[in-house]
Amino acid sequence: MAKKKAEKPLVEPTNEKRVKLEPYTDDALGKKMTTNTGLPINDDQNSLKAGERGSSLLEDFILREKIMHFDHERIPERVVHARGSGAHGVFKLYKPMSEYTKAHFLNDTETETPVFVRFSTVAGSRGSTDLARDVRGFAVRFYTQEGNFDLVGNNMPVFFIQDAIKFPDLVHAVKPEPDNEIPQAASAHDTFWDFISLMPESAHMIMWLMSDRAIPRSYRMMEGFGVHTFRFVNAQGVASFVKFHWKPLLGVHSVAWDEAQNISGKDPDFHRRDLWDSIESGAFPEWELGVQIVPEEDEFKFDFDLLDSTKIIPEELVPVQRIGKLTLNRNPDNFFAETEQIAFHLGHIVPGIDFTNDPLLQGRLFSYTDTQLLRLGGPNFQQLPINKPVVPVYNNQRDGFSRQNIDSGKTSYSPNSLSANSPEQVRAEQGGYITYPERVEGRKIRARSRSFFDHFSQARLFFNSQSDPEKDHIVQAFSFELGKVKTISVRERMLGILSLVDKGLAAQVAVALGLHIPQPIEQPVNKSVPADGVPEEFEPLNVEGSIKKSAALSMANSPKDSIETRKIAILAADGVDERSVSKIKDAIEAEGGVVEIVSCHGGFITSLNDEQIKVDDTVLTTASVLFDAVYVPGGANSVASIEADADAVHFLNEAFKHCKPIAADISALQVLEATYFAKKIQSDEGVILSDDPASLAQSFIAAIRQHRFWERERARKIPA
Ligand code: HDD
Repeated sequence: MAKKKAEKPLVEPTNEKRVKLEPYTDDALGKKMTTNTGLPINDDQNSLKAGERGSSLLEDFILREKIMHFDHERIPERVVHARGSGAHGVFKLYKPMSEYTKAHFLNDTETETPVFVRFSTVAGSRGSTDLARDVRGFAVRFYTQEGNFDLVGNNMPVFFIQDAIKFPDLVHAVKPEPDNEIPQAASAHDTFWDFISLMPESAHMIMWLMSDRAIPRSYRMMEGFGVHTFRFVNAQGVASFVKFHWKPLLGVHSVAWDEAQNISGKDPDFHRRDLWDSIESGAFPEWELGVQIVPEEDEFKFDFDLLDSTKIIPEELVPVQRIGKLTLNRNPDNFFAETEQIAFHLGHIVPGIDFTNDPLLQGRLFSYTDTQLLRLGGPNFQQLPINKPVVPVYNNQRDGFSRQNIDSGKTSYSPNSLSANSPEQVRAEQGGYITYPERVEGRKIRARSRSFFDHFSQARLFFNSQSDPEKDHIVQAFSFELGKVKTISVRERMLGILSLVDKGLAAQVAVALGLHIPQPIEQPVNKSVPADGVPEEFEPLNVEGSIKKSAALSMANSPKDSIETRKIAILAADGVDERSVSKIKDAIEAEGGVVEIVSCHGGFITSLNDEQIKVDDTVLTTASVLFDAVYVPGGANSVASIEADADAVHFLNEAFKHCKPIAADISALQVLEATYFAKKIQSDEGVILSDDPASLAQSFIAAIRQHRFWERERARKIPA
């Protein structure tokens, strides 16, 4: 890694949360073993027995304590987002946002706000693969001077449903089927598509889920979104609507679907490892916080409802202002204590930020506390070190399982006179939280607003905004997923929904499935808001949105200006020309890329000049799917060995199949000629051959910046 390895002091004095975690963090290195009561243990490996071969004694408190604790090590995994990875970091504001919000951390450009971020997949269990086709959770906790603020978002800006009451149905449908618990971490099964095909409001989200956004290259290369419209409130009490975005500085990039499936076998911890390794090496992941702000008076200016979480505000209508930077700079010390026990909640809010009436948001406000009670075993989970705010906590709540605080004093009620009425309530001018006094009136109704009826225009906007390769991938993803569905009527109903989004898309998927688009298209009905108090049924509308294309929706438009942290394999064997190895290695590392020597055997290889080069991995222990690009250096013996090694040739074939840049010295041409893409060597933009290492390095780096050469897929006949 080009960047200097990060020093890892026990605590960063500038990160207040890290300082506060320090008293809870301990290391047993060099320490004596004790029981939990502090009794020094003399023998931890033999239980106490009656006689040499005798039965174990009930008296053995050391045995009982050790086994009892082990028996209770597991807590329920999260009902969704069970699989995740977290990291500590900081948030630094670029400019005060006082015009819109009084939130302290969004006004103070001097201090860095400590953060903890947890990324996750949604459907799989705790031990499932990172590379499932799935939404990714992107949950950020800011430890601010006004308490914790949690932005619990995803890597997709919309959601499947408009009302939280449907969430258990959605999750039951996508989770493994209840009779046989198959499939794990996959949406390609009957119950999911049965539900989706009956839920037209999911059309927009489904387009995102079938796009390559659902198979990111790295957590570090994903966007994040708060999804709902929230509210900013400034010191004068003036409110505006706000949508939150995270923009990764490395750009937004994905892998190929075939590659994702391969990675799931070769390294199911791929994203977790990538996040960990990049932080350990000092290549800290960074995102900019973006906001789209809509003045209150513009609430009804759009052809969609700001309270509808199946809609984005296209960036063409309201630009994203970048207001600060998030940097993840430290891995947790203990996965369970930090990443597993962090308890996010949308209701962890600070003055200057408030909710809206989005019915999905409102339901979430109930769900998150409720789930932590079960998961973390009672109401004192806020006192776990990772959950404690950096500011002190005082109130009249007391007791409960595993209470940590020792609250001294006689009173635990308000009002009181015995403790001078402490703790005191805080007036708004002094930072006490007040809810935005939004005017609300109406009848009680169990129905939806008519402004939530259009389910297809933004699904179409998303599809139309994709590049051709991205569109192809969406077609292939639908064909794969629906191809796994056994019930023909579900496949057909889904084709009907797709045809309401885009007829061409539906037709291509229909061909892959060997089905016709059903006529007439069945439209599931729902209840609308009544004019006169009597709910009536409605069919979703199919209207054209005001915006037809939005550049921000396509990953093809993401910045491609860096190779930082990309992994490049150098395929080499004994007799390699070490000058070309070091030229390419140095050039790549100078740009922040990571180079590994992959060979036919482990240990060291001996170069042309008898230099010993350390082998990082072999073609047996690694695979091209774990790299972003491959280089084959010269050196007659090395070239001959690589050409003769079927796994090494497969490595290249697979890299080509997944549209990755490949470079080779001209003297290694025979290796490329042994691949199935031999005929494409001259014509493919992403295959670089040269006898001049300097120019080869430059062209190779330019190709790696492009990430992938998707156009290769069109003419593909690849057995890899
Ligand atoms: Fe949720 C976890 C994101 C809708 C109920 N959700 C959870 C996590 C993320 C999200 C990132 C993992 C947090 C972590 O890392 O610990 N959820 C979302 C987004 C949604 C959304 C962006 C839509 C905009 N969620 C949603 C609804 C409900 C829930 C509508 C319930 C009505 N979500 C939960 C939960 C979880 C959760 C059951 C499981 C574990 C947890 O909360 O702490 O309460």
